[in-house]
Amino acid sequence: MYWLRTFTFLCCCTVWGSIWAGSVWDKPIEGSGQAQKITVYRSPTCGCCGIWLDHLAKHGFEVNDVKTTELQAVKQKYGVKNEWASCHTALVDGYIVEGHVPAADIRKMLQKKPDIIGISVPQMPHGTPGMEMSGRKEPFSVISFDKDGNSKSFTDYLFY
Ligand SMILES: [Cu+2]
Repeated sequence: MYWLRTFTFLCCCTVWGSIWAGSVWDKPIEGSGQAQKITVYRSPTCGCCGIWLDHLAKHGFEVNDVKTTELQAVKQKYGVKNEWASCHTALVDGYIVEGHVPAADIRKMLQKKPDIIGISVPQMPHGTPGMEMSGRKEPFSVISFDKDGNSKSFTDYLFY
């Protein structure tokens, strides 16, 4: 009955494999080994923000998690326009990170040090790190913005 055990074993692996598919955002990225402090402002009730913080921690970020009900004031202070806004605002090495930005893009910005004030994934597209609950994957863009109020595409995620 060896074949039966083998068959059962393979079936179990397939089932568990599909249940525990993990997240596309868990894959290793460049720079994950380097510790990097980041301060995140979010509302105390924001669950998707918390999952995004876990995503950052998996990629070497030391998160200073600041829970506040004055998020709008934080965005105003750092010049995050409404059209760029999302559910949380983070500060890392002098840059702003707004919304569900993949850790890889934060690493890319820190490495290249472009002349911008920050990057953002406006609103909360399904499928971004921290927003995978629905199983849907919407195409989205990480945008960069500068001190003059201009924004442009930083990374486009059409298929992921
Ligand atoms: Cu969110």
